Amino acid sequence: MTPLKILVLNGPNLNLLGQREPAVYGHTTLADVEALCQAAAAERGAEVECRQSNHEGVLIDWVQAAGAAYRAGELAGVVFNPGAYTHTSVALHDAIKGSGVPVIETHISNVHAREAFRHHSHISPAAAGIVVGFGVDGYVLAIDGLLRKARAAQA
Ligand code: CA2
Repeated sequence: MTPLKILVLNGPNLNLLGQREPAVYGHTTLADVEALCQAAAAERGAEVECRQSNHEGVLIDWVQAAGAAYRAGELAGVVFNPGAYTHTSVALHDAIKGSGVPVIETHISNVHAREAFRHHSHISPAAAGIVVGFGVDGYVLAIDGLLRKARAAQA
C-alpha cells in the first residue's frame, strides 16, 4: 500500500524561526521543524513534503494544488501554519474551503494569550482541526491528528 502523504505548509516569516524572538517561538529553526515532521510522519508510516512561502498567492496556489491531489487520492491533507495571514487572509480561507482538502491549522504560540489582533483567525472556520500553543511539537500533533482522521475515513 502506498504511504499516506501530508503537505506541511508554513507562511510568512516562518523562515526566520530560531533566528529571532526565541522567547515566543523558541530556538528551533524551520529546517529542524521540517526534519521533525519528516521523522514524525515516517514513524507513523506516512510521508511529508514541506514548503514555506512569504507570499499569499503562492500559498493559495499550493492549497489549490493540494485540493486536486486530495481528490485524486494522493494526499491525506495539509498541516498549515499560515503565520500572520491567519488573521488577515479571506483569500486563504476561500482557497481552503474551495479546495476541500482537510487542513490542520497549526500555531507554535498560543495566539489567544497574545495581542487581540491574533485572536481572530480567518482560517479556523475552514479548518478540519486546530493546534495552538504547543510550540513546534504542535506540528507533530497536527500530523498525528490528520493521519488519525484519514485512517478513520479509510476504515
Ligand atoms: O504562533 C504561530 O505559529 C504564528 O502563526 C506565528 C506567526 C504569527 O503572526 C501568528 O500570529 C502566530 C509569526 C511567524 C513569524 O515567525 C517569526 C519567527 C522568528 C522571528 C520573527 C518571526
